[in-house]
Amino acid sequence: MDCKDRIVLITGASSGIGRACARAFGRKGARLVLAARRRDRLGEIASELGAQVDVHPLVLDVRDPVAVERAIGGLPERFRAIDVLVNNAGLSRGLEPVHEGLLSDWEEMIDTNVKGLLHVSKTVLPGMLERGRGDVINVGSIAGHESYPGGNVYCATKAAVRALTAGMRMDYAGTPIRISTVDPGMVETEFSLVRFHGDAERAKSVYRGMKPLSGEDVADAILYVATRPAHVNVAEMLLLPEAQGSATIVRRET
Ligand code: NDP
Ligand code: 8X3
Repeated sequence: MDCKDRIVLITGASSGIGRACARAFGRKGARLVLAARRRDRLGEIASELGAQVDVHPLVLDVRDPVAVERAIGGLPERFRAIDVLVNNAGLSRGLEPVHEGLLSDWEEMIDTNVKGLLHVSKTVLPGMLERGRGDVINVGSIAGHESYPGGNVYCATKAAVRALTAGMRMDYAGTPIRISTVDPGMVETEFSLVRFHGDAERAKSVYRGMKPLSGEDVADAILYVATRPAHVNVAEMLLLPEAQGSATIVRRET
């Protein structure tokens, strides 16, 4: 299935995996709705993609259901018929055991990774069903397959993404809507910087002595999922760097 002129909504498009998805789908001729909270970043990406890619930047906080409905409902006509939704916006905060965890961190992760994905999906799916086509590709994580020390709430949100993906696939089986999840291991983006509240040194140390995935590696997998023939649904893809054997086993050069 070709991407030319398909309308692709990418949440969390201002950085990392989402930004790489914008480049990957843009190169294939898709029309892009790029959503995130940072307006300046979205502007930069639109300029980088250039005039040959049709881009609509959408300043949006996926945690706010009213804003999500208003923003997506108010898209200009030529961007309204969304063919592919990449539910990518997400984050982790902290790596503490539960008794030391911050309520504000937990709420931010649950509200973004789980409820945000639901808000956007609920808004986009009716149009897909009406038009009789659509792909919803959720960005999960290896953290949704196995928990790790300190990952408690983040891992629970990604386990929820995995459960929601499976449930949605059952809800829409027999319709032309395909529901998938792409679940990466370690990807070097702004993810760890956000997790450690801006501590760049600690963030860098996560990838010490190993070659992590890049945002581009994950975008490539997402593009693969979106471009299978209509009868093929890549239900779930676990994508790890070669050095990573599980959520906790990582071989590093010393
Ligand atoms: P980045 O921090 O680089 O990107 C996260 C993106 O999510 C940003 O564009 C950010 O934009 C957006 N975002 C965060 N909160 C909101 C919100 N409330 N509303 C709208 N957008 C929001 O990290 P990654 O690219 O690595 O993360 C993308 C996804 O990949 C996440 O779901 C993450 O859990 C998942 N993942 C990451 C892995 C990794 O190792 N990096 C591995 C497995 C999964 P802005 O701040 O402008 O709103
Ligand atoms: C992000 C990868 O291993 O830090 O989902 O949870 S991990």
